[in-house]
Amino acid sequence: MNKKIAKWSLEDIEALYHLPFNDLIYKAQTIHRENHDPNKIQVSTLMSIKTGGCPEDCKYCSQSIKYNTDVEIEKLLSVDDVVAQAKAAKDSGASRRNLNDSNLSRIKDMVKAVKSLNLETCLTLGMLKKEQAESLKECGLDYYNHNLDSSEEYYSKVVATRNYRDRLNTLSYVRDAGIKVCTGGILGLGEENIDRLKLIEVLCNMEEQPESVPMNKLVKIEGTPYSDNENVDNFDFIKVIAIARITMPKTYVRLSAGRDTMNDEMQALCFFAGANSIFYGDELLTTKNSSINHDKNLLDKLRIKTI
Ligand code: DTB
Repeated sequence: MNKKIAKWSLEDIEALYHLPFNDLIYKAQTIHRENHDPNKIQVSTLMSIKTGGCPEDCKYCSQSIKYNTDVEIEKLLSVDDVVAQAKAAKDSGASRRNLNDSNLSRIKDMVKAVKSLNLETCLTLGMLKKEQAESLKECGLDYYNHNLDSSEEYYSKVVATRNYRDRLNTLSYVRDAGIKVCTGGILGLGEENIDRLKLIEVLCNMEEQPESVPMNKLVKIEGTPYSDNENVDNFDFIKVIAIARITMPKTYVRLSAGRDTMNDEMQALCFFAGANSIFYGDELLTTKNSSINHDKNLLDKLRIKTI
C-alpha cells in the first residue's frame, strides 16, 4: 500500500498546524472518509512477553534499569502463556497482538502460534539487525513497531544510549524485509509543537509511508525523569492526529497510550480527526489502559464498529 506519495515540506505541515481548528478537522475528516470507513476502528491488544531490565535509558520508560520504578522484571514468557493470552484477546475482539523483546527463536514460535489463531501479529523488540528482520519475516510477522518518538533533535534529549539514525536503520531493515512498518511518537516528553511536526515530516516522507502510526500521550511513570512532566494540551494532541491523517491518508493512525486520561469527548474528537485504531484491553504493557467495559460503552455510543 501507500506506494507513491506526495512529499510534504515542514512549511506545509506547519501551515496545517496553523489552520483554524475547524478547518483542520474538516480537512482531516474529509481525507479520512476518502480512505477509510469513518465508523470503524481497528483494535489491537498488547502483551509484554518480557518485562523490565532494559539497558536503554529512555527517560519516559518504566522498563529501563536506570530508573527505580515499580515494574518487576519478568523473563521471556513461554509460547503456551502467549497463546493462552492471545486466545483471550481474540475472544474479546482484538485482531492484532503486540509482543515485546528478544530471544528470537522462541519469539518466532510465538508469532506462528498467534498467527494460527487468525490474528495479525506485531512485535516491538527494540533495534534489529538486517538478518533479524529477515528472520522475523520468515515466521510470518505482519508488523514491527519501532517508534521514532519525537523530532531528531529532541530525541537526543530523551535517550542517550542510542540515536535517531539507529532507529531509522531498524525501520528500513523492517521495510526491506517486507514487514509492515508501525512507527510513531509520544507527546508530552517536554518537546515543542515543532518537534511533533518534524516527527510527522519524517514519517510522512518515508519512501513508503508507515502502515501504522501510533500517537501516544506520555504515561507518567513514578521513578522516571519524566514523572512530573507537564500535560499535553488536548487541542495540540488532536491537531497532531489530524495532521497525521492528512499527510498519511491510508495509514492506521493509532490513538495509543494515555487514553485512560482522556475523556470520551476527547477520544471522540481524536476519532473525528482521523484516528482509527486503538489498544484494547485493560492493560497496556506495564500500565493500565482504558478498561474494556469503558471502551465498549464508548464505541457503542459513537456507533463505531471494530475490525
Ligand atoms: C506504542 O506506540 N505504544 C505501545 C506500543 N507501541 C508498544 C506501548 C504503550 C506502553 C505504555 C506504557 C506501559 O504500559 O508500559
